[in-house]
Amino acid sequence: MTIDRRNFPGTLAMLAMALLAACVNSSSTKTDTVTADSLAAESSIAAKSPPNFILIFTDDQRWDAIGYKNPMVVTPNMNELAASGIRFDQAIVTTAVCSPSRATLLTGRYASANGVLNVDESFLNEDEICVSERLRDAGYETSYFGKWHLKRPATPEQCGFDRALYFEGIESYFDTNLIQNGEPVSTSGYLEMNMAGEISDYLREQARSDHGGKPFFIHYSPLAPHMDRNFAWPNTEETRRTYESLDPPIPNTWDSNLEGKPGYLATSRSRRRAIEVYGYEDPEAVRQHFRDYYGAVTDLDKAVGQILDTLEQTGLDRNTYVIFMGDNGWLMGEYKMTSKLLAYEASIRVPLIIAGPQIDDGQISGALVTNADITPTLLDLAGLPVPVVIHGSSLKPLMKDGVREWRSSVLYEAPSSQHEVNPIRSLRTHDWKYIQTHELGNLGKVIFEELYDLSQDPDETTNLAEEQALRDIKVLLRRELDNEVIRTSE
Ligand SMILES: [Ca+2]
Repeated sequence: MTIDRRNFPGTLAMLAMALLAACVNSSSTKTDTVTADSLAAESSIAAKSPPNFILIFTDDQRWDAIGYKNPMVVTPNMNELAASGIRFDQAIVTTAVCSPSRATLLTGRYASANGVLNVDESFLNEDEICVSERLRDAGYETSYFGKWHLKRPATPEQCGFDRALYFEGIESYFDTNLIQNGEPVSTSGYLEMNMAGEISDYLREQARSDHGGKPFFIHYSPLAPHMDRNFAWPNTEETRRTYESLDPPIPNTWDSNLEGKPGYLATSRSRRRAIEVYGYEDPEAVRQHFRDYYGAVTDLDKAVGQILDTLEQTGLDRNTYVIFMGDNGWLMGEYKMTSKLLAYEASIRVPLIIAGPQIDDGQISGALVTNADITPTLLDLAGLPVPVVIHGSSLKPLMKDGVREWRSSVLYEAPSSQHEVNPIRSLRTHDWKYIQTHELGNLGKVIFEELYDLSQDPDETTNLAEEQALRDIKVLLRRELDNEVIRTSE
């Protein structure tokens, strides 16, 4: 790639303005301004108060593993949900691995502040408050279904959920062992369809009884499309047949060398597993993984469809928001790598859809949004104040057409070494990504920098960090990253 130096000063000026706007906006979230703004917009988005919520947080679903982005993936129900509300095409998770992403979802706060830095030491700091606790305290009936992946709180019930049907960490797609009321429960058949059945039963019961006027908050955390405990994506027979003749393209970067990337990646776990265990030197192995993975998304889509059908049949859809998001992406052969955590697009970008009362159909937002925004969005839609300790911002102001002031950059962090990935910090704007690789076990000591012009290089192939003409851009991005690290560290 070449740099067009004639356009460079203009590009830099635009970037500086965007970053300045970001600084102004991010500092404003320190106060209750976001809530005040939202109240000002009350006339445009106002459900009957208080609304119900269903939060679906899928596992390892890449941003492009959904039908509206990739027609090869059969997801009629997820597509319909997007068509009936707003989808966010630039949704990023603040840490791309299960437990930290979930802790940030539940608290609205970055891993560095909430204490859940990695999957092995997933202890939420004692003084953190989950959105489920906040909603329950405000009068909501709170239910949890699916994967639980925190060691503290050790159970959904300890995190403010009145009831839970769940499993810890990883399980099987079929004939799954679950926990209910502290007791083991055996199930038969496909996990997600069983969960959809349980949630549908709950919804029908809600429709029959007003539960003392209590609104409900359902958090459904599917295992799909995460690999199962055997590192596979077992599909239902019908779905397997759907994909058996598919010939999916492999990533553009599959055969690229790692020039411009941190040297350790060449022998890292992500690459060793991909090549030695999954056979990614053979493109057919990557294609088969795509078939199985897309199949897992399609099977999940049927479960999501059942929940949405029940919502509609019961009439509860008129006062229920559905929020659908992925917890992190998944490298599927990019640079012959697998897994997540790295700051590249396939790892950090996820689908995000919100549908519900008075959200206009078919909206597509390009705003930079994160999993830290979900807790403040839930609180805001419930008419509750958004505490200043929350790092994310309510998405409510974005749910109506029209220009809104919004952040122009997002901090990504993987602050703790895990899965042989060095600590990482990154700043993502609409057009640029700046990545710092820190010394192993030594967050704070930058040993490698990357800079990508996403507008020209969406596959992140050409590291521009040493490009002299872009030095000022790198400095601006680094300064904004440092500001965001400070803002989100406590
Ligand atoms: Ca995950």
